[in-house]
Amino acid sequence: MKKVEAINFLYVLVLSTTVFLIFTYKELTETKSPGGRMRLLWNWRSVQESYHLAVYPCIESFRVRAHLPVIYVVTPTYPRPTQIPELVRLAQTLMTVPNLFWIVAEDAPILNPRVASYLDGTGICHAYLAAPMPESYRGELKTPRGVSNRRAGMDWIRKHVTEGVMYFADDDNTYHLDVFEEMRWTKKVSMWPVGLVTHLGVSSPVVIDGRVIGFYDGWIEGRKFPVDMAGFAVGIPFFLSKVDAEMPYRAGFEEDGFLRSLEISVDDVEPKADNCTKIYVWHTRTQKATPAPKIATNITHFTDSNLSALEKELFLETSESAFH
Ligand SMILES: *[C@@H]1O[C@H](CO)[C@@H](O)[C@H](O)[C@H]1NC(C)=O
Ligand SMILES: *[C@@H]1O[C@H](CO)[C@@H](O)[C@H](O)[C@H]1NC(C)=O
Ligand SMILES: CC(=O)N[C@H]1CO[C@H](CO)[C@@H](O)[C@@H]1O
Repeated sequence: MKKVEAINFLYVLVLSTTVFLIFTYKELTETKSPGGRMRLLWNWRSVQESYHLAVYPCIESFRVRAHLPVIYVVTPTYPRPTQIPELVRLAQTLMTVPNLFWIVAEDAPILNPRVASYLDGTGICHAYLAAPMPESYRGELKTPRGVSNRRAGMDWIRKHVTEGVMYFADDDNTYHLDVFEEMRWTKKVSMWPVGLVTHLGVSSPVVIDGRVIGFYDGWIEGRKFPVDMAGFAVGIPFFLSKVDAEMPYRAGFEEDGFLRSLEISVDDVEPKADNCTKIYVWHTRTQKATPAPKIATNITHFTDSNLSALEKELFLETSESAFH
């Protein structure tokens, strides 16, 4: 090829790549739905795969213990350096809980193949969904994080499930195994204390003679149900009967708005954890970590070393974080 031809060819290549990128980016941003559904071009295959791969053997295993209601754990997550470690920690708790289905919903326009492959490797029955927050909420002072994810999880449950219990489990909390057995038999809405919430160190229903009469929480703010996301579970048949139940995009009022939309009264709440005398879940937080720079491979003894393979394990300043 002559030099001029080569340059022309390069121009065409660069131009078509740019056009392709612009179009796919448009696709990606325009297919975001407020409810956060599995509608994106690129994730379709992975969603289907991670869903089918995991669900088939799982449904069989649920039948073995058919007397135990299945717990559907909805976990909102988002791309960040601590994402995989948090999911590892939570997964290794969930692995030991029988009859559990894990719905992991990612606040990103596309699914992360590393997360997908990690989830497949856990052997936990799961669905992995892309559920980006609508762009209009991103600029807000207090963004309603995790809402599009939980909504996507609820949509999935409405489509695929008729029995069992639903629980919202953030990936950074600490869960005692007993919390799952406490919630398993929830009829409408069950509640229990959550440790490390606000300056009071705990958020809990107030229980007298086995009945919930109010709430102890460091941030009441006019909420009818001042509780933490990790402090309640909902019976799925009951949830399905409330066709309009939804979580609002309102930072700080997600729990209250959702519980109100279930049209329950404080009297309906089933206190668990020995009448709310035990703490089985804590609102722990992981310190923020910064994305890693690329590994400098121009240093002689780095070349052909393990480092290039190791880099694939890192959450880099470039690639993944570009979506956030
Ligand atoms: C909760 O309190 C009620 C009323 O005091 C009592 O009957 C019930 O056994 C208690 N439940 C548990 C699990 O401790
Ligand atoms: C390696 O590359 C980086 C940036 O690309 C540069 O700053 C650094 O000086 C280089 N190191 C060596 C040993 O060449
Ligand atoms: C000692 C060792 O594990 N070396 C490996 C480091 O990673 C490179 C690149 O992936 C491999 O080729 C080496 O075998």
